[in-house]
Amino acid sequence: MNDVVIHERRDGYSIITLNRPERLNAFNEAQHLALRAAIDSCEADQDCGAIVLTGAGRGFCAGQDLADRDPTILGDSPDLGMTLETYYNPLVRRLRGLQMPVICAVNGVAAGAGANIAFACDIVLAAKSAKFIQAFSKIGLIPDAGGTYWLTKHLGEARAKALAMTAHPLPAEDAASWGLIWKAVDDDALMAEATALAESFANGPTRAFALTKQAIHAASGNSLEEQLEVERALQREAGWSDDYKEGVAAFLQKRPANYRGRKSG
Ligand code: LHQ
Repeated sequence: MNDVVIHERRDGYSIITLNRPERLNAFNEAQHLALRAAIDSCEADQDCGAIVLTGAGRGFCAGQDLADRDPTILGDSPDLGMTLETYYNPLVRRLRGLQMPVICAVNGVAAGAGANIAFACDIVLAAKSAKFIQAFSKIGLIPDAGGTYWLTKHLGEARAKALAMTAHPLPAEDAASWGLIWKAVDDDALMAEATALAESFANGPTRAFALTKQAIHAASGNSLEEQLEVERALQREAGWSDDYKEGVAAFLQKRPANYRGRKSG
């Protein structure tokens, strides 16, 4: 049997590929566990300064594998809340909380939780042929894996409700112009753009990226005054880093900075 997740280590970063192309990389338990293990391994690796998450074949991810959800087998009272708490919610929290930047390279259709896992990543690039579908209403569910949060936050209630209730497929270029993702790129340029970004992050100040994520995530729930306090505390920490010293020295000496980032030794 093929690996349901492929973890490829490159110099300074990792590419993690969901690999159940015959099901458009829909999540079953094995794929959840393999993805978790791949992320664990990136986190433990001092030389991994960024992650690219993508899908094999023509899709990125079609959400939950519905073949594992047959109500004639599972009965009338499945606990989907338990499924979320066991698999999807920890994955969303994990992607948001990782120190290193996570780039999602959406190579094709992203549906249901597949779309919302993409939105949990820090920077989303999508092939122009890709589309995002909040497929949940088609099967009598609500958006999950952070879907109601990402849609409302990035798009506002009007577009959030329409996308969620109609399951309208949102083309990548619209997703970019609406501010739901970073950008849509030509299909054959997707992986080159995503890996170039990962490489630049891998050579960047990892701690500053982590603190930036933390500050931006905190902003949604904060007033300006509260956010200024968050920035003060986190900037103080950034100012103690070797990467800050190196960045300023490099600027003053008119040379490229040589950040240590996550590199040990
Ligand atoms: C699939 C799937 C799939 C299995 C395509 N499962 N086989 C969380 C908590 C607990 C439970 C419930 O869920 C959740 C979160 C969720 O994600 S719920 C939402 C689940 N996802 C969906 O409802 C999307 C279902 N898929 C589709 O609507 C279509 O496949 C899309 C629009 C994604 C793509 O359409 P097409 O490009 O026309 O491809 P296709 O439908 O022909 O799919 C290709 C194959 O992949 C096909 O198999 P086959 O053997 O016929 O070639 C599909 O059955 C299979 N597949 N999605 N989620």
